[in-house]
Amino acid sequence: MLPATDYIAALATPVGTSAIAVVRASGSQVVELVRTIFGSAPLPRTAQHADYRDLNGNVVDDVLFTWFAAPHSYTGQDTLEISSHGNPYIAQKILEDLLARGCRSAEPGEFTQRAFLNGRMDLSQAEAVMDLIHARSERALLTANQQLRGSLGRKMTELIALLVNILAQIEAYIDFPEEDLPNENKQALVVDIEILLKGTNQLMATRHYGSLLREGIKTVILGEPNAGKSSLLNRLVGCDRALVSPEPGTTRDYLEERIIVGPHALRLIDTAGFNLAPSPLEQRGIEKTLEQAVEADLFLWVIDASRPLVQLPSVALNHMTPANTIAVINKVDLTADQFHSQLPQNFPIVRVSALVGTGFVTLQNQITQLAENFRSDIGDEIIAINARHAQALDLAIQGLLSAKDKLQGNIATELVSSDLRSTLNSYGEISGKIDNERILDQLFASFCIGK
Ligand SMILES: Nc1nc2c(ncn2[C@@H]2O[C@H](COP(=O)(O)OP(=O)(O)OP(=O)(O)O)[C@@H](O)[C@H]2O)c(=O)[nH]1
Ligand SMILES: [Mg+2]
Repeated sequence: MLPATDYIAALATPVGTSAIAVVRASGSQVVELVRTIFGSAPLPRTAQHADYRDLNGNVVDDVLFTWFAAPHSYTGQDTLEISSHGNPYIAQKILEDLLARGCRSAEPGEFTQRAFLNGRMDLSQAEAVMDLIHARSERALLTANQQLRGSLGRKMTELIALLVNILAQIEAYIDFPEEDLPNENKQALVVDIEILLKGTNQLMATRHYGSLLREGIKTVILGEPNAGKSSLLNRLVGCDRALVSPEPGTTRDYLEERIIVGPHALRLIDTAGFNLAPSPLEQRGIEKTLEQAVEADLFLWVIDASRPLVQLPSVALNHMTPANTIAVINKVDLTADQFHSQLPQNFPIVRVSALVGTGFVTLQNQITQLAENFRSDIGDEIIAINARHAQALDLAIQGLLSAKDKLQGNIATELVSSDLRSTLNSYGEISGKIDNERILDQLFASFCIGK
């Protein structure tokens, strides 16, 4: 029997009928498992065709199997992958047999957890695996891929190296209490802390883009009743999703559809029009529109080219800027628009006909352009941090600001060092593998204190 806590097994592909299904097992001596099931073990990383026989000797399926020797596997342990025919019943039989042989059902994420614990990836890379699996657009995929290849980890390594250097200089003086840090050294340290603050704030600024990539860009279509908002949504979605009618006030409740525009995923929301004299039911619809508007990332303000421009309520307009709003002048098949010069701001303008379908390539390009500008660049790589990273970076910033204040206010060096150590801990949480004491020990080992 295998040691129960060590060997895990799970279906690696979704349950359902498919061409193949993959069952995976990981444990310290999977090669023994391979030998007992298949009689012999081929070279690692070599796929082999064989009959899978269960413990009773019955053939379950003919399969292709590969084993990966530690540490050159996803988990860092010996790992076995079995590809069977894609019948969920067969995959289940194989899994049950592995369990009967002493494997335990893997918990969600346990293969990746082992990869992290065995040093195959840092925590930000483990999170990138999830992002990669759930990516719904080209940009989300690209960013997850870069994070998996260590983009965020490398940025953190840079910040940590500088912070450790600062800490080393400060702590050298704690060991020699008779001397205080000379003023010019303090000033130099403040400059270094400011560099750290800048780098950390730059990372923080990618939070918004991160949530846009992970959740989709919340794009609210708004405007006066009958302007063609629902027709616009239908055109963008590519089917008759929303009711369209010549009657103003057709859309009462908002509705949401996911679409891909260029490399981005959008959550497109059609709303009730802003009727200046609404019925009680329309009024409730308008309130819902405003609720959506205050949370929007992007606005498509639909304007009827054949009618005088109607201004939007200030609650919505206050959130709209030329960087997040496109004025979509609709119904240009009826008339040339005469009213865009009365727009309250310098919004980019796109002329379309939702009825005929003209202008939509330009509209999609304009949406892509605004979405691209939501990105805050850090060097060549796209970094888009998640909520957990943001929380850690926020604490790191607080520590840095407090250390800077103390340095400038001539407060005891020990306290400055304590702030910076807590920043180091927060930085460490992002990759999840910083052993601060070890880093500091290493650094001090090479640091000439007596200087
Ligand atoms: N000629 C023309 N008519 C259009 C165009 N777009 C929409 N319409 C018509 O305008 C009317 C209103 O369209 P909807 O898409 O329902 O407008 P809406 O803004 O969603 O209206 P509410 O939900 O009532 O606020 C319908 O009769 C559409 O066929 C267009 O580009 N050209
Ligand atoms: Mg509508």
